[in-house]
Amino acid sequence: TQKKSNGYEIVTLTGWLLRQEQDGVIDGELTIVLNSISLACKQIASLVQRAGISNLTGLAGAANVQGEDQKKLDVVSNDVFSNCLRSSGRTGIIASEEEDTPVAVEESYSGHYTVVFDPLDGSSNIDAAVSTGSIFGIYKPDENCMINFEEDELTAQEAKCVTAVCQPGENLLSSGYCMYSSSVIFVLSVGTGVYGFTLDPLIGEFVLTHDKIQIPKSGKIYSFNEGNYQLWDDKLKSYMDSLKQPDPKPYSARYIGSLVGDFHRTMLYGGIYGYPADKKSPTGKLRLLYECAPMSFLAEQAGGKGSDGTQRVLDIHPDKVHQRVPLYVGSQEEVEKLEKYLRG
Ligand code: P6P
Repeated sequence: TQKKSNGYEIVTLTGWLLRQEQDGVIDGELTIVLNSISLACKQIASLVQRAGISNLTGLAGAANVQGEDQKKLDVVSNDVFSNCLRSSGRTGIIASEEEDTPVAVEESYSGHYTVVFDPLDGSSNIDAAVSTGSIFGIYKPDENCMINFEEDELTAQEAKCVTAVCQPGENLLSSGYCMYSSSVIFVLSVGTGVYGFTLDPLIGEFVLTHDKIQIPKSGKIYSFNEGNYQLWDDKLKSYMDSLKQPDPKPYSARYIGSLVGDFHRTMLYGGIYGYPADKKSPTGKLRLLYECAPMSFLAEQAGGKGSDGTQRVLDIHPDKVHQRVPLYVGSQEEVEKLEKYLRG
């Protein structure tokens, strides 16, 4: 930390991580992984802010495993994230929204953490310069899934990688996101609450600006894509209708269409973000591993809740890497109110 001219301490992300390591909250290896992720986010922030200038808007001309047309920045952001994690030497296995299967990292020589990430979520907003974000989750290495590159056949390696990443969010050591918006804000938890760091372009460092974020216990903002209303089940429609009753006053609707932006606002202002299952997407749209679980970990660390409508998201054990689940996340009272409606 350095003293500001007005006497206030500047706490950088690097300094904060070193303090967590000094206090025994995290070990040196995890510090290095988190630093490599913050470097990837700085690079992606720069790419996103110059997308239109450097001809990085538009489609890459390929589709990902989800069958979604990849944007150029999806592909570049995935490379940036993967390269930063590989060069950390502490990442054993990575799983990305943009990759068909999880991969073992040969450069890993210590730590061997498992990292899951969505390198650029909400990228359909890039061409309109609407906020986007990167999301990550970190698990401790699974001793049974250590890859032996000399002896393990590729199929054995792949099986170990899938097992290593398909863990319930309850096992997360850390999760976080970086939002690329009017500010670039890196938000994370290592299990001792949620902290936000704003990128100061003058020094190229993330500086602590949100010390121990607490989601308000309730909040009159709901964030759903109501264009799907007619596809929802009746109990959900009843819940949605209840938010619009004028007495005492209706909720406000806020929907960016970018999970990181909608979630960050919910963390700070309260309310509820939801992406329900519907007739078109019977298990919802968002992915458990690198969207719903990391965000639910943060929500709980900030005193809120993350549910699939019937159970805690962090209790769900993934069967598949790209498994989708419904997500309702935000203020404790708002999520509990929704769960009550869905129970009928
Ligand atoms: P819809 C973006 O594609 C995303 O994965 C999330 O960032 C966002 O919250 C959601 O999908 C938006 O989906 O169907 O409302 O456009």
